[in-house]
Amino acid sequence: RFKGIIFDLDGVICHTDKYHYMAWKNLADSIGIYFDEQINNRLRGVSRMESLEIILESSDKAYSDKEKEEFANKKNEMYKELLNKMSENDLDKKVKETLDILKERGYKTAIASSSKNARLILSKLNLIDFFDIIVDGNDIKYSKPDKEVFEKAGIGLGLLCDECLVVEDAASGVEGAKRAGMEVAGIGDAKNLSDVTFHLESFDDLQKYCR
Ligand code: B16
Ligand code: MG
Repeated sequence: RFKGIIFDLDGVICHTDKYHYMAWKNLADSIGIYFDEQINNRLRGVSRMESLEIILESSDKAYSDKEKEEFANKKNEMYKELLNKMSENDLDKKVKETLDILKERGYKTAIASSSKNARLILSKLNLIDFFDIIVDGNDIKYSKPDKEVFEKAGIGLGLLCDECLVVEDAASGVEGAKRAGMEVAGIGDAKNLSDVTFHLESFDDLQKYCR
C-alpha cells in the first residue's frame, strides 16, 4: 500500500533524545531553572527555540531575545559536543537491518526531522547516503506539529501523501504527519497515541507492516 517511508530522526533512527535532555538539563541547571524528563518529553520534535520557550515556562524571569539566543547557542554547543562522541556503533543493529530490508523491498526512504543537526548525526551514523531525501530543520519555516517537513519529504520522494508512511516517536510529529494526510507508525512515546495506525513495539516491527 505504501511506496515510501518517512522517518523521524531523533527518537526513531537514533537516541539523540538522551543527549538533548543532558544538554538542556545542563543549561537549565546553570540558570537555576527546574527541568525534568517529563518536561523533556514535551520537547520531542519541537524546534530548538520553541523548546527553549517551553523550558523557560518554569522561570518567573523575563529574558531578552539576546539572552534567549545565547541560551540556545549554549545548549547547542553542549549538544554538539555530545554528538561528537557518536559513531556507527550507536546505530541499533535492528534499525540498520530493517532499513536494508525495506530498501530491498523497493521502498523509497526519507528523513523528516526538526533538527538542524540532522546531517551531522546521519554522517556520524554513516547513513547520510542511505536516504533518498533528507528534510531537516534548515529546510523548513514551521516545525512539527506543522505538516511542512512531511509534505516536503513526500514531494522530495515524488510520492503522494497517501503513498507515504511516517514513523514517529513524538506527539508533535504524529500530528504533523496527520495534517499532511499521511499514515503513521508510532514508536516509543507515540506508540499508543490514538492517531497512530501501526503500533511499533520495536523498530523491526516495521518489517511486518511493510511487506
Ligand atoms: P536541533 P526530530 C528534534 O528532532 C528533536 O526531537 C527535538 O527535541 C529538538 O529540539 C529538535 O529536533 C531541534 O533540534 O536543536 O538539533 O536543531 O525528532 O524532529 O528528528
Ligand atoms: Mg523524534
